[in-house]
Amino acid sequence: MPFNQNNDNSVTLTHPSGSSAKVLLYGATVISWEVEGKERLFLSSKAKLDGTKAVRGGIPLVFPVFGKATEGPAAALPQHGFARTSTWELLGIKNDNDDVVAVQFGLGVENIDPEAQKQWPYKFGLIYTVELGKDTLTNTMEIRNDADAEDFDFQILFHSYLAVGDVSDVEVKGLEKVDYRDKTQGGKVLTQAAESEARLDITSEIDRLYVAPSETTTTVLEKGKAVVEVQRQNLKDVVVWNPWEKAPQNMGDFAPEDGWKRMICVEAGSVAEWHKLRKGDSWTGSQVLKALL
Ligand code: TA6
Repeated sequence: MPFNQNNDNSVTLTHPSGSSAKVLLYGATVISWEVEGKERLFLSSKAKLDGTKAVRGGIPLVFPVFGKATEGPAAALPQHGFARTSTWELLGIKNDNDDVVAVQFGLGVENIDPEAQKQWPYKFGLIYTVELGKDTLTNTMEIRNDADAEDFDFQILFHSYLAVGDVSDVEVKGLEKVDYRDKTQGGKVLTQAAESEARLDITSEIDRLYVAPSETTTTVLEKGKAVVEVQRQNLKDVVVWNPWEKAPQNMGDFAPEDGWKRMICVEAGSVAEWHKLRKGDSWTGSQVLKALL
């Protein structure tokens, strides 16, 4: 059965090859993606899955703001916006064949809480497609602005928690020589070294926004072998985050104690600047996660 609506407000997609994905209607959050029987996403064992808090793990959706805005219409919104903490509508199956199984979810003004509507009073519409292939998971977001509305500015990001065996064995490729804002140094702008100079290893807390890498594929390697690729389509930037050993102290829903060793967030988005969506227009961007091992 390629698609199953579960009784816990989630849907499960199953590909003929055996790969699967599970999506909560809360936040339209992918909380599991299995390929060849192996889970490819990290999900905290204390993640709230009951709609009381954004899910700690999987692929939370960040819209209309990344991080916490200090000015402008999004300043009243919580960190990372309301998409990940709203209950989405299941729109139904989009594709169902031997190659892919795809399901769509929708979120509009009518779906978000009245407080968020007041804080961010725009007539937006989101159509989110989760497409499962044999060894790929494609996340596509279409953002619409009503024709009789006002222009609005947005940021968008797929906050993917990728599972790894041990983050100390991880190297990230595809960001060489790219400028990044280092959140651990107050947003200081630095430049990633060239591959010939230094690898992007994870040896302490990392929280970097790489601005518009020309390479559209970011590759995660473990012990020198590529294990997963994050491919961007119409998404300009990449965020790399690992909270390191203080994760459980800093986040009450982060567990187990050493869970930070088994995850790396490689987040595809357009977040380094604001993107204007004029009334009557729409915008579409996608990421393709490809499991390599
Ligand atoms: O994407 C990285 C980041 O912005 C980090 O700075 C950290 O705040 C992380 O997101 C998690 O944010 P959350 O609001 O889910 O705790």
